[in-house]
Amino acid sequence: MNAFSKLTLAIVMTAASTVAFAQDSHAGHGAHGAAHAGHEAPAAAELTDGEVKKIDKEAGKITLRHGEIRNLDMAAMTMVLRVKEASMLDQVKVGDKVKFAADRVNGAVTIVQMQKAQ
Ligand SMILES: [Cu+2]
Repeated sequence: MNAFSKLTLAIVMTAASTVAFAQDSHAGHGAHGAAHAGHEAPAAAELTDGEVKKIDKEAGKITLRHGEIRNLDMAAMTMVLRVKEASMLDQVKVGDKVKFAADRVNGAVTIVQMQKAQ
């Protein structure tokens, strides 16, 4: 394979993944709009309740028992989530009740905002 076709292949693959991502997020927004017609708050600002089960600071991950995450169309469950910044894990400990906002970042469900529940 020469340099030109390698470059072409790289561009095609990048374009394909961009399109796939765009379609995926569009579908998600469409479903959200249908499920919450008339809901004015942006989905990302909607906080979900969670309870901290495990913290893995080195990996930047947290295990939460969470309520329904409406903007991701996800039912309540216990799962491992990434955090946008590892420093977010300093604010909480196992057993804490939290409120958080999650979104899909590069295909992984990621906590973009988290605070201790009052
Ligand atoms: Cu989940």
